[in-house]
Amino acid sequence: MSQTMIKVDRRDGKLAMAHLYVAFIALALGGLAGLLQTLVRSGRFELPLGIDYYQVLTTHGVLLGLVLTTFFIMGFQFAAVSRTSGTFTKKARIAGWIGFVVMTVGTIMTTIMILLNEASVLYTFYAPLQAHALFYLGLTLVIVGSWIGGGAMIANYVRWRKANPGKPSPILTFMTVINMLMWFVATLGVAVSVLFQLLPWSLGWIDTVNVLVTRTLFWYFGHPLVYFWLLPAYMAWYVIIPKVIGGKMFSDSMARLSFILFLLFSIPVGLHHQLTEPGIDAFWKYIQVVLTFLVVIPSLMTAFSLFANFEMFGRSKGATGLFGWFKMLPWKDARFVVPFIGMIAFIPGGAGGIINASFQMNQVVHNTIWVTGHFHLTVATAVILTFFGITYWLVPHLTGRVLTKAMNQLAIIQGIVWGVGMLIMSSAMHIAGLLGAPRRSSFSTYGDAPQAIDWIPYQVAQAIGGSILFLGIILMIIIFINLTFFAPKGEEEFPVAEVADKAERTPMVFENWKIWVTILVALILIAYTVPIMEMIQDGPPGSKGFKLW
Ligand code: HAS
Repeated sequence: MSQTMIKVDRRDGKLAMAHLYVAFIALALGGLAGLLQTLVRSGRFELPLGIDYYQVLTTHGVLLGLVLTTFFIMGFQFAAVSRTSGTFTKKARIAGWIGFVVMTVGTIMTTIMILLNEASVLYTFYAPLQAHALFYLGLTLVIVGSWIGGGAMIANYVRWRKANPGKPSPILTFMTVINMLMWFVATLGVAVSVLFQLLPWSLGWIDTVNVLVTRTLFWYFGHPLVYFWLLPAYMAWYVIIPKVIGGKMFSDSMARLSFILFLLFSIPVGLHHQLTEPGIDAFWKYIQVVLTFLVVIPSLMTAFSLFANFEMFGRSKGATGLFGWFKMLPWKDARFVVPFIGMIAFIPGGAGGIINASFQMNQVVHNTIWVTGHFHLTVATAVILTFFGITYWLVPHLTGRVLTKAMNQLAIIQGIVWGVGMLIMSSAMHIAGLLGAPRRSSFSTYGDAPQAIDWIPYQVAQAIGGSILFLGIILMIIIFINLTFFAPKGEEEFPVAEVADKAERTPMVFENWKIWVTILVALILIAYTVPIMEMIQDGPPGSKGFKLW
């Protein structure tokens, strides 16, 4: 390992690791709930001890979709900011720890309420399903904690900018800032819904809520939420993978531009989750469908950039022909192979997203298990395998250990097991969805439907895929424990690629936040003002207006 290897400060490393511990505990528990769910849906298994299907589904969605992702992302970003723009100040690090504690307390509260069957409202917690007030309070704490942690990251960025006037900030820090800005703006929606509607309603302070407004505020948050998951994976794809394969970044400017586009277009698109919902004028749905197609562009740019990276690297090694570069990629390195499986999955995952977003076509797939298939390819494969790929070097880097040959081998097996399990489970979900199999339903509610005969074999296939995936989770936990506590001591690199020599200079306009935040606010106001006003004005009696009490 090179003498000049830049290490994450040990104290910042501890903060990052604390987040990863919670993330991997959530993976183990949430994964178990996922296994139970696929078994129940197959109709071949009944939950013991009076456990309810929706309780298990909520555990799965909240622990994996909200807890694992948020904790992993915060931990990774703390490490990335510390690595690229310098150690956190004492104050910022303390803020980071406060944020962590607040998030963890919130997570414990939420999880207990779900396990007590007091909050079987799924991860979307749609009204009129109602949860115990502590569930909503717990989720609020998770969000507030992430704001505090995000504030610490932004403070480090501001400090770097002051010390380096006129220079573009380190790209991983820049990307973190974009992800956190998007998160701040997005979480405002869910915070308003929880604090002014769901929580007072659950406490009995108000009798009714405006269901449509709460759902709309959820999706105002819910779509950027999926990009909050995706962008850290893109950080790895743009900046880390090129270094892992031994190459350089194709273009720094293009990576930054794609992140700016995500910031602008991730939020004003939430209505594409509500295309079949009455009470929202088709015109506004159409506007948001158009904006959704704009948010596809930065992903297409990312695909282009990845191919360019791979090809540039392959040709530098003497590859010829259209696909000669493919053979040159490091197929024995888990840090590359595992995220690469994620990239492959993102091609059908993204295509499925485009189908979902295609307005009328959405009617075919909405509320079927097709949608579950879509997000298992995107978040549960593309994103999560990239997070696993990051874990394979980040954890040893932070714990002062190394990824041994044996663990590297096991990690590749883990990635393949995941890929195979997901291929089976998600293909079955897509097909069953097209045959009409509902989403969010247990066998006992759909098993007697005459059409069920068509899709039940696919539900069984899902259980097979789900069981293979659970094996993948066990392997991942073994590797995590090894890298944290048992791997031999040593130094593992935190890979950050340099930019290719021929790339254009990065323009400073990318860091002119006044421009981007103004456009962002304008787009949100255009996309949401009228529909929300209409929902409030035309709200059903009893929930008229967004009144408090
Ligand atoms: Fe989605 C529903 C539309 C992306 C997650 N989505 C969901 C839900 C989740 C989710 C969790 O319009 C369910 C929510 C719920 O509980 O109800 N989604 C899209 C669109 C995109 C998209 C247009 N989704 C994601 C990502 C997610 C995610 C990313 C998580 C991380 N989604 C929808 C819609 C719904 C929806 C509707 C509502 C459905 C309904 O009716 O309820 C786009 O962002 C996708 C763009 C992606 C691409 C792919 C680019 C490919 C790349 C890889 C290149 C590979 C290489 C390697 C280079 C265009 C970058 C290859 C090498 C070789 C050698 C081949």
